Amino acid sequence: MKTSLPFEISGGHAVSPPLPRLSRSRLNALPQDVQRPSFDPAALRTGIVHLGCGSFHRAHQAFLTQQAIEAEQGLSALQGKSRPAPWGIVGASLQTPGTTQALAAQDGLYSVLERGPGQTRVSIVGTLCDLVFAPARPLALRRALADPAVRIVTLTITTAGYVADPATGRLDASHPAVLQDLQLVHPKSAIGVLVDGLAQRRASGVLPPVVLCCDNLPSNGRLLRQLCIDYAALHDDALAGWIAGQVQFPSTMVDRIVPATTDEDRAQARRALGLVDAAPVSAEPFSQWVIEQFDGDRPRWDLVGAQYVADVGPWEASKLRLLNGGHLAIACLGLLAGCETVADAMAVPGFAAYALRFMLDEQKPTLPPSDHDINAYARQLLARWRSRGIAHRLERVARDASTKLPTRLLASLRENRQAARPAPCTLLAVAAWMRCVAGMNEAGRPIALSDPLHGQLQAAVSAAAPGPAGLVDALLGVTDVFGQDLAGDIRLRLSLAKAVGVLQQRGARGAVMACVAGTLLDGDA
Ligand code: CS2
Repeated sequence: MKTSLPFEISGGHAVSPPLPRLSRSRLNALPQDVQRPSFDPAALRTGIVHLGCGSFHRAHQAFLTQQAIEAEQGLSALQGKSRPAPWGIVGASLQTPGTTQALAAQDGLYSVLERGPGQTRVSIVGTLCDLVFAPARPLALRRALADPAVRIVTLTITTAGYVADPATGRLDASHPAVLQDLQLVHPKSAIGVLVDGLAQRRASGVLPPVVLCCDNLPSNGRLLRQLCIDYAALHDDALAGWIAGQVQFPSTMVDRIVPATTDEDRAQARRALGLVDAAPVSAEPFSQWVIEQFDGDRPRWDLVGAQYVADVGPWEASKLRLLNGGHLAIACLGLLAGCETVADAMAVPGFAAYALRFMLDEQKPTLPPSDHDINAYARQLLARWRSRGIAHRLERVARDASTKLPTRLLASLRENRQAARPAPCTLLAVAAWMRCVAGMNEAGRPIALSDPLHGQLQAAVSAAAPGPAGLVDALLGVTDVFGQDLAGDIRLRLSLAKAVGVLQQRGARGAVMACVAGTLLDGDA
């Protein structure tokens, strides 16, 4: 029989035995500088269901919920009570099993690596009290949504998860995900799952949960409400009426830059914890959550920075148009220039000046009136984008770009065109997206962006006539992205063809410089 040695010798090197996995039983043995929940995660009762348990949720709502529970517990302790507030989260994934499986194998625990200038704060989050991969355990998710203890449902399902017609904001009833759901006992789409959960509440006479949309979409609560009503109306008008009358869908603005987890994140978590964490997340230190006022119980998010406001509109608009719009513009231009991350792109000469012009000259004039200091916000964004602490990959920002373009770039482009305000930076960003869809960066390396419209976009590119005008004609004709109005705008077509031409001749760096110098389109944009 082989005797096990503490270290095995392999190829002349000592190989450490595998480290144990992060788990509840090992929480107390973590190094002192690792923050851990001040409550016992095993004692947490469920109060929230989250749909879309990706890295953003884990670094934002789940983390803030932990801080809110701790803050509330601190207050309760002063009053002689000590049970943690009942805000454990059932985290559900609807499409891929990897994250929920990895988290389930470590009792739902994971680390958040907050990478500030020069130092990283490592915190273990313990608010995920159950993990469900919905296609494998549809009944577990149904039960959780039916549970009267669940008073809040949050969602981060990405823009592509909202099966909305971009022109109307109504449910796209011909969307394959909707058509498929209608054939199934247990719906698979997020809207289907949510409406099914609400139907159970109605049937059992239990108060519905408050539904908080946490995706980057304009009026996200109102949009989600409409989609749920439309979906319910496909088979049950009374349910649709009940949702309209009884369920609150506050809009929210969520903000924190959270890149996809990398091997380096896993290695850093391993070094910090002395344990294996297969599902850490890294994030910038900045975090913001603005929530429309609503009635009902919720964690004390207000004690840890969340703001409740009567109208999220101005917050949402500046975030979507400056941060997300700026991100998308930088991502498309940076990908063409061969950059990997947002910070890499921001280091290219001209890109920061371009981003500032894009935000202040072209996006700011389209924002609703508010007392927000947009100039300060734009400068703060430049600093956040420049941060080398996090590796925010451009490919990730430009993923699903066809679903992001309408709200982040085209809405303001329309408004600027109507107001006869030139928008060369926005035009250049759209042109850069077109060049990315054509599939090659300036060094001749492929750019492969995943996108729900991939097939349609590639068919358009293949059928395009040669040259910039051909590419523009082909892609502008994708009305799911551009609508009939922009698709038929001849002047826009000419300006975009010029911008694509400049990108081809001078590269993204040269085009950005020309844009900043005001010579990109010879003043006719
Ligand atoms: C980014 C966002 O990938 C993207 O589309 O623009 O994920 C962005 O990082 C977050 O909205 C920041 O809050």
